[in-house]
Amino acid sequence: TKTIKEALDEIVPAKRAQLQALKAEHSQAVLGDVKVEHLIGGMRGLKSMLWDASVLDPNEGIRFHGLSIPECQSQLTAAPGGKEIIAESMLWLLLTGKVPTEAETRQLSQELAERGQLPKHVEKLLDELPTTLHPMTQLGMGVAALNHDSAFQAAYERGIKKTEYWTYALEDSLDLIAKLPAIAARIYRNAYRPGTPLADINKDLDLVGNYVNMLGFGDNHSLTEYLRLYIALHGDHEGGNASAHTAHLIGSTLADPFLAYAGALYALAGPLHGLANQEVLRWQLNMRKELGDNLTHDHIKEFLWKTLKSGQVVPGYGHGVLRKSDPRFTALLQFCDTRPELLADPVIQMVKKTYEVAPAVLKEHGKTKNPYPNVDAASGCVLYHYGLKEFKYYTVIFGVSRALGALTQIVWARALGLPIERPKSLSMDAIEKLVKQ
Ligand code: AMX
Repeated sequence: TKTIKEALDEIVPAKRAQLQALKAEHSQAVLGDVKVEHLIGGMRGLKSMLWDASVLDPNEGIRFHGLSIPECQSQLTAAPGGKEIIAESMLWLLLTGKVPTEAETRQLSQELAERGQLPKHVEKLLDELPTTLHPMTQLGMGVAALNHDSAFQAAYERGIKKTEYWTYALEDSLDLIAKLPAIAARIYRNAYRPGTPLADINKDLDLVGNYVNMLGFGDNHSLTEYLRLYIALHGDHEGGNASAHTAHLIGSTLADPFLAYAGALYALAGPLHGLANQEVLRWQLNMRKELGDNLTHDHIKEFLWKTLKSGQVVPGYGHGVLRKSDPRFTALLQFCDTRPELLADPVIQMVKKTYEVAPAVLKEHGKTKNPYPNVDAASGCVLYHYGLKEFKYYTVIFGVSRALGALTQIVWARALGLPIERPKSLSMDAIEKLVKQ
């Protein structure tokens, strides 16, 4: 069975050749116009990044190397005794563009488990942070501190050839993905279950299986399966989203993958991005507190209008690119639909009822370009059902996941020799001058 490194060794030359051909034959081809609205509108829709692992279609949602979510669900390996996609099979797909065999997936699981132990200095750092510090702040600090042992940084200092960068970026990326569960679980235990021992990494378990064990929920098979699906689905969402883009930008300076991903995590920590799942739950629980469990559609409508009229966004709805319901949201709801205990949960019922009402209200409100739910409209509420009730922690789980895609990009950006990112900015005076010409 091939290791992930051996699989990539075979693919890198072909991808390099593809890029060379693109450069040689089509460098001057036009992909679109740059308008003033792009400069002042957060570059929405501007085609300006190379990102191979996934592509987001506004109507259809995400595809990972061409595979839709249902296709991934039927083709990617599950854990022994499970049904849901595991992080390792998604990571293999993202990195190589190929669906791994079961043996390849298991081997990657083992490799990650072997790399999973934290260095003592990172454990000590995390243990000394105030437990009141936001879990995302802690996660970024733990990840940044791993760069103490960066293979990429050490190799760069030694002076390696540019063509070899990617192998060290891969080494660091696998280390980081492997160690994220231990960092994330340690943060959880320190803050919410102080004084209780953390489970050891089990070399026969997948990444998320180990993560759930360390969190202290290892006996909950249903939650483990949910988190496997959640973490696989949040792995990548093409390149322009704030966290992925941040990792790519920092990585383009040849800062090591640990630093690049630490930066990405702080982008993820914003309420318009990864923090939205925590916000959704807060919002849904407020709705429940105000209106009780026997909600009608009219009650929810009223609550939606109250939110909108107070100038707030409806969390979990809208998207920078998507223009239909997020297929990740649909996949999570389908997960609930097959489990009666989830369907009976009043908060999950509220999520489903809100979905029946919110798009029409948002359309009538008339501001958002996308009145449909994104993945965050459901994700945190399911965690709440399972007893993972500390919603400040939810974005950390997203952070464990997003590493799959962001680090895949860093490996490939180094393999393809992509340059430092440096878009051109313009002042308002300069724009005026240009448009008046
Ligand atoms: N509720 C109310 N108003 C909304 C809205 C929502 N859910 N979504 C967008 N709008 C408003 C915007 O605030 C903007 O108002 P403005 O003109 O006064 O500034 C207007 O509609 C146009 O925005 P847009 O072009 O449709 O969206 P965008 O690309 O600028 O922003 C997003 C996208 C996700 C930040 C936005 O839809 C939003 O704030 N949603 C709620 C937060 C959320 O769920 N975030 C999670 C996104 C997924 C993720 O990253 N995890």
